[in-house]
Amino acid sequence: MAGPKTFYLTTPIYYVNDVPHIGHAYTTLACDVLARFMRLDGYDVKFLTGTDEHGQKVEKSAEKAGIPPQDFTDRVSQNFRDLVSLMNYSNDDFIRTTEPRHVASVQALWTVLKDKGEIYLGSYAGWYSVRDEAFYGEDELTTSPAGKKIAPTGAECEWVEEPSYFFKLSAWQDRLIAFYEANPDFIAPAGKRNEVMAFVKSGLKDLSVSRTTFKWGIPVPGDDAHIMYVWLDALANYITAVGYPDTTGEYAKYWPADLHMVGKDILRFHAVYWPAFLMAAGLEPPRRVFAHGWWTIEGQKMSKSLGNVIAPETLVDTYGLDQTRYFLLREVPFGNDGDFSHKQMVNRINGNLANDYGNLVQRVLSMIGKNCGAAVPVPGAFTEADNALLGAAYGMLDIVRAEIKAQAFHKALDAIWAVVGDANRYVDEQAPWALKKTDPARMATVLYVLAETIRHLAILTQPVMPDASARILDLLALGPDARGFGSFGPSGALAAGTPLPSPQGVFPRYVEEPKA
Ligand code: MET
Repeated sequence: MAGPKTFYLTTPIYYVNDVPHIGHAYTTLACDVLARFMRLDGYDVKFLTGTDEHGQKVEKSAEKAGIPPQDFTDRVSQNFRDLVSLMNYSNDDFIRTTEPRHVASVQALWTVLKDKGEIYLGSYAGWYSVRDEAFYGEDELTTSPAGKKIAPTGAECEWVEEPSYFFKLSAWQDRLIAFYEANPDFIAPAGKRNEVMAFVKSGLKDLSVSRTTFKWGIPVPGDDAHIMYVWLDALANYITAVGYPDTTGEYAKYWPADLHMVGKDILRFHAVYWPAFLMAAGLEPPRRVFAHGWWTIEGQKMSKSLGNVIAPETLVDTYGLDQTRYFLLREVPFGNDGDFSHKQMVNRINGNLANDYGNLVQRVLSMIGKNCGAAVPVPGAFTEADNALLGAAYGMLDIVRAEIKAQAFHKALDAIWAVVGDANRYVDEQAPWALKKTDPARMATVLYVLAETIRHLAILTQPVMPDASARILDLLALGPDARGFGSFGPSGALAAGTPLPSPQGVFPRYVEEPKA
């Protein structure tokens, strides 16, 4: 019998010397939500993140810190592992490019490319940005007032002249275009797909894939004077983690990756170079690359010099973990740039979470606690209004699934909150507190319908807010086996008479500290 369907998704591997900020937290969060969703939906998921540890930028940072690069990366890689526990990410693996499994994988990939005649020795003379770890053509650069050459990203470039191996990227132009055309969902959002196609159509030059003027990298097999270009090294992490060069086992199971999630600044590497390397090696390209946007802070670009870089710890400490996770995915259409503002964060916490969702749960469960013997109420026949609300609750999964699969996290949350709104209106219309005296049996039905609705809401909010949702499911006395999407709908309905624990608030309001 075939096993469950698989889903393999990855974050970029972060430059190990970067200090984790809201941007890193955001990319991995989107993947975490998707990974959790797919697991609840019955998929066998592999979710990968990690750190990118070679290259000139890391070598320079290690020099500055006065320690050997390996010691330096061992130390700072921990920052990204700490981010995993801080943000409650559920990655299945954390890869570091200095690990032996990765060195073996990249060298094997190189050897295949070399043997297939896709890599040749030449010499490079041109502009390189250490900050971006990228080569630039003269025509892409501007000149600063001080006479420095500046890349479109704002990074300074230096002139590099050295022997170098080249990958025959120019030979892949037509095959890349054919690949994009045959796979219209490969690059998302659609606007980005157009940009990439225009870039490839404008002509591709062969890509320098080795360096000789510094040492911190993976040696080129058979030519120790060269180390590999850090992007060839880094991109290969995605196949290392599934066991390459062994192409049986996990590779056979999970490759091609279903999704590489990236920031829009590194789309070109993932959507042009990476599929070309893979196709050239006779391997399958990934299924999809999604380029998301950037955060500004209170309307301003985040930068060290403005001192407005937000550490994820600050967000979690100030607003709470699930609140932060919710805000980041609800506030901005995924794929667009977004603005982080304290005011909006507080609006979301107090509006969507405390008032709308939290209050619904609290009101319903405390009425059940007080009036139904602290057990799931016994429902009578359902009215049209009851069936309408239950129908909306049952119907959420298909809508949310379609949105999540398109990485439209904001729309998925909108669909869930539409039902939160329906449920709140239903409470007001049915007024179960008034039924208590006039028609206790009807009150029990109304509260049952509401408890069922809350069950569906909490099952569906698990990927975004795992802790808070688990607490709500605990309050409904649902065990671990009753929390997957298989329990969605009437087949998983709450059993009347099940004793319930005493209700606790799940979403506190955010109260401003009085100004000192
Ligand atoms: N290290 C790169 C970055 O942080 C991503 C590499 S993904 C293969 O931008």
